[in-house]
Amino acid sequence: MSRRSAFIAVIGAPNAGKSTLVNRLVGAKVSIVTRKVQTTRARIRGVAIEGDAQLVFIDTPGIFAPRRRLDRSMVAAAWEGIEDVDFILLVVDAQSMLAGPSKSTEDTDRILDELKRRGAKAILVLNKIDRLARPKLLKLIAELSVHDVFENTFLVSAENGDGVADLKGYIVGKAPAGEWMYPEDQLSDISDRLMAAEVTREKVFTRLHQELPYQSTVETTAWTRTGKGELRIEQTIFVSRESHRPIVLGKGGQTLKAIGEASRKELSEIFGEPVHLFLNVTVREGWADEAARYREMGLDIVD
Ligand SMILES: Nc1nc2c(ncn2[C@@H]2O[C@H](COP(=O)(O)OP(=O)(O)OP(=O)(O)O)[C@@H](O)[C@H]2O)c(=O)[nH]1
Ligand SMILES: [Mg+2]
Repeated sequence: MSRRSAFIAVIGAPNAGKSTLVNRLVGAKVSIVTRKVQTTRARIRGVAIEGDAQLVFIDTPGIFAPRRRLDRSMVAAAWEGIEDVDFILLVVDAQSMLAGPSKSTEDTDRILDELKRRGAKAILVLNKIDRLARPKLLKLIAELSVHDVFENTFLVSAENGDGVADLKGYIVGKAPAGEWMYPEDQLSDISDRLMAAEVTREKVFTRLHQELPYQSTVETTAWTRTGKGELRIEQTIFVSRESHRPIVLGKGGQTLKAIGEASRKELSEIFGEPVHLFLNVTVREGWADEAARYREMGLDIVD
């Protein structure tokens, strides 16, 4: 039987809904999602099979004007994500594009400029259409189609799934002949240890605010099975300042407890067995300059 396979990079400004879309296309949670920008830090592959075609979606960090080393490494990882792919999906938050000039519109403009500079073609994915009326969307499509970058446009809601089947069908129809890259039952390329760290980081992003999510990272430090066959997972939350530790802990340890409980619950579901989760908070001023921290995240460190 002849098979087909395609690599599809999913890029866009922070918070456009890239990870939500990849999860929707794969039909499982492979990448964490939060309301905050810069949630995804490294490339994550999610795999879907449709008939004879295997589609490998590459979720990427949002592209923005980076300041810190971590930001620069994330943005570099996103651009590397479009190398050697068959398709590029540029995900745009339609609602924020129509709300007038913002960081998000600036980032999207910058991405369009870079795609043009590279002579790359992309599929425009206008996301979050559940929040907008159609006439407004048509105006936005007209505005964006002046850029000679898009080979096609799809209107979707990654959140409720509207339009996603059409987008997937289009990619399946155009997927080139090729061997499958992953076993049929594999949904993503990230290890269980990294996935577990990501799930906890999602809870950190959800429960902590201002600069704290951006000044922290989570690593899985131990992974063992208890005598009863339950998973015992130990993780460290690195923060960069002593003053952050009490915030992560919360009054009487309540915040850390809530983070741990939410993560433990989800990890038990993901791994299909009871999980005991132990979280430890470590102050490490320079973690964002340590190669080992980037390695754990699956990110190449840049200067
Ligand atoms: N209403 C609505 N919200 C959406 C939709 N897609 C994503 N969101 C929300 O938008 C926010 C950001 O979603 P993510 O999938 O994390 O966005 P991202 O582009 O991966 O963000 P970064 O990883 O930070 O670059 C979350 O609160 C999502 O629930 C959509 O179709 N409709
Ligand atoms: Mg993301």
